[in-house]
Amino acid sequence: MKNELEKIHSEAMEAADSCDSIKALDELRVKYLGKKGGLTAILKQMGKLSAEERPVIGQLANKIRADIEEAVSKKMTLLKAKEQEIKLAKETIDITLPGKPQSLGKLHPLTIVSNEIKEIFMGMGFDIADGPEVEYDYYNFEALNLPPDHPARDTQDTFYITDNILLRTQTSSVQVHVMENKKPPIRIISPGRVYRSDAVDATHSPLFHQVEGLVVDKGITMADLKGTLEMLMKKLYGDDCKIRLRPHHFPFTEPSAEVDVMCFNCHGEGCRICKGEGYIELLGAGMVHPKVLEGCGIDSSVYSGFAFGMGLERIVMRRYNISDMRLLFENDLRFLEQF
Ligand code: 2NL
Repeated sequence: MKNELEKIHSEAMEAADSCDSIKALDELRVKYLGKKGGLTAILKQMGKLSAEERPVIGQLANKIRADIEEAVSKKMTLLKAKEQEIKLAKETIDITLPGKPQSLGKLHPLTIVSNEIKEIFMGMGFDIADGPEVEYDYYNFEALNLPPDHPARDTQDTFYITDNILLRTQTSSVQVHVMENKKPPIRIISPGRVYRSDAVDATHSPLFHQVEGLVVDKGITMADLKGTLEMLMKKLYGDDCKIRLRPHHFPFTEPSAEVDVMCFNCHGEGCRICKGEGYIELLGAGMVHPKVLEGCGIDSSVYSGFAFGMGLERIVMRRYNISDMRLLFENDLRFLEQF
């Protein structure tokens, strides 16, 4: 029995030593040390031994078991380390490879300037007002003192959906809603898309953007209008920017004015760009017509207000020196990536 034990011992030690996979090593452990393994089989025959032999063989068997267990465990550690090494080598990342370029989106120039204008007015205590692009005739025209026979109401100029529903031609409609629903003081701007049935050319588009503004309170005058617009233009075009008001006529304001901004090219001297004027027309404005205030339920003997409206495209084109409005709507990346 002693010989058999020693044979198992040397066989198992040798097998463990030459074993080169975790799976094989595990099988080997079962083969020699398991319940149905070689060592157990021998120990089951211990009963046949004499009383003197039993402790000697027992001791030897225990030593052999411990020996094999240790050899298997040492080998297991070794094989696992090797396996890990191979795995790591396989997963190596080549950090010298060039990266995949990520293309970063940009804001459209109309969005950039619109955001800027919103910031400037929020800084002066204005709220941003929003409203529907599909509007009742009443809010777009009638409430603004535009009589039914006014040329702007012609289907040549306005997109009608039904007899009294249309695509708004100005964002004044939003301000009418605000005046109907809120008591003065009112300080709002209403930026957004507007629609007019124009043919596309370098300065016209059937869809364009407007920023309108409205202030209604006690004691509002033309001076407030001029100061507010001067602040806007200085912030937009620089501190040396001057503005000029020329008398004009709008049905919804009285008095009304067209507002010119000092030519960025000649600073008022007169040049080709401003056609010798020294100033460029940028927006329309005036004191809100009493009829408009009254129509919205605001007492015009207590309150007065100013309003203005400007085309965003024109401001953007002036700002970035863009000569053709179509560039703003064609979504050509070669153009848009410049901003
Ligand atoms: C222009 C002129 C203007 C207004 C818009 C307005 C709004 C209300 C009441 C009175 Cl709710 N007026 N808006 C006033 C004057 C001019 O726009 O040339 N726009 C492109």
